[in-house]
Amino acid sequence: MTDDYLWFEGLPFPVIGYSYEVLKEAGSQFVIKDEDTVLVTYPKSGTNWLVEILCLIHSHGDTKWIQSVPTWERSPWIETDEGYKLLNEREGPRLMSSHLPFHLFPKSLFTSKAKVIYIMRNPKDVLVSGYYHWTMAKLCKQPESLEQYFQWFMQGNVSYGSWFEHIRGWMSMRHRENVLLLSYEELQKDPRSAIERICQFLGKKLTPEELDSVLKNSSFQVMKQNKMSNFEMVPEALFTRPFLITRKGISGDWKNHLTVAQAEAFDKVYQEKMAGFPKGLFPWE
Ligand code: PPS
Repeated sequence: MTDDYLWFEGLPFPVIGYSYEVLKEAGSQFVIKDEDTVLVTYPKSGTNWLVEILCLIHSHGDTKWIQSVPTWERSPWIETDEGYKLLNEREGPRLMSSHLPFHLFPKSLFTSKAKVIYIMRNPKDVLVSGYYHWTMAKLCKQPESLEQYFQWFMQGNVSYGSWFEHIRGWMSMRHRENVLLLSYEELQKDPRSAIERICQFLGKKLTPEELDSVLKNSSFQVMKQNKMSNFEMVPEALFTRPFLITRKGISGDWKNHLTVAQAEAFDKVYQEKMAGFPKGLFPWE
């Protein structure tokens, strides 16, 4: 257990599983290849859900891969010590995840044709989901209450820094041909259409039966039972038990947690920090 962060370029990161050297090298030297698929998210936005969907699309709905290999090995995190090593050893088209903000991302991405999927989520739900996550995680500073975490989140004093900065940075990429912008909310509302959009973006053709299998096996209920995907296998040294990444899996849970005053304070900051984006871009507005 630790009561601190690893600081890199002024941003807080978990102390365990991360190092200054890898964060630095990943940004300046990691080579993203044209054939790679890169999944980018601010933490707690639906990363693991998307990994499950992408793996199932890749295997045409066959569940062998998702049932035999943990999520973090199927789609390693670029910026973690373990993920970075795995990716550097991997040949061929790779699937990889990252929570890195735009300005710390491997520079090679910006000249590559790799397919990038950015998934965003209502920041109030991200906050609540993050509160539960970082309360259980033994990787960095743990919040003592939701009130405390609320303050940290609004100031960007949480792992990977400010949600507002993260989304602002990555939104600048949204018009590129090789970038697909998705939201947790649209995946929830109409997962079949969202999966079809992903297939089209990746140039994958699935039969109706294969698509049904992707849909079924990436559902919250099925993922929650899959020990390769629900974080049941994460060592106890890293998370307080019982911990599952598949906590609640709904949109709007913030309404069960934030007070009216907190929601109003949130909206005020949101309006200041998110001014200038076109109407309709963010489904939670
Ligand atoms: S992490 O730790 O940053 O990688 O977490 P991340 O995977 O980005 O986000 C975790 C939240 O995603 C929810 N989740 C799902 N929702 C719906 N359907 C499926 N299949 C699914 N899988 C994961 C998960 O429950 C977390 O949200 P909360 O609100 O905490 O339940």
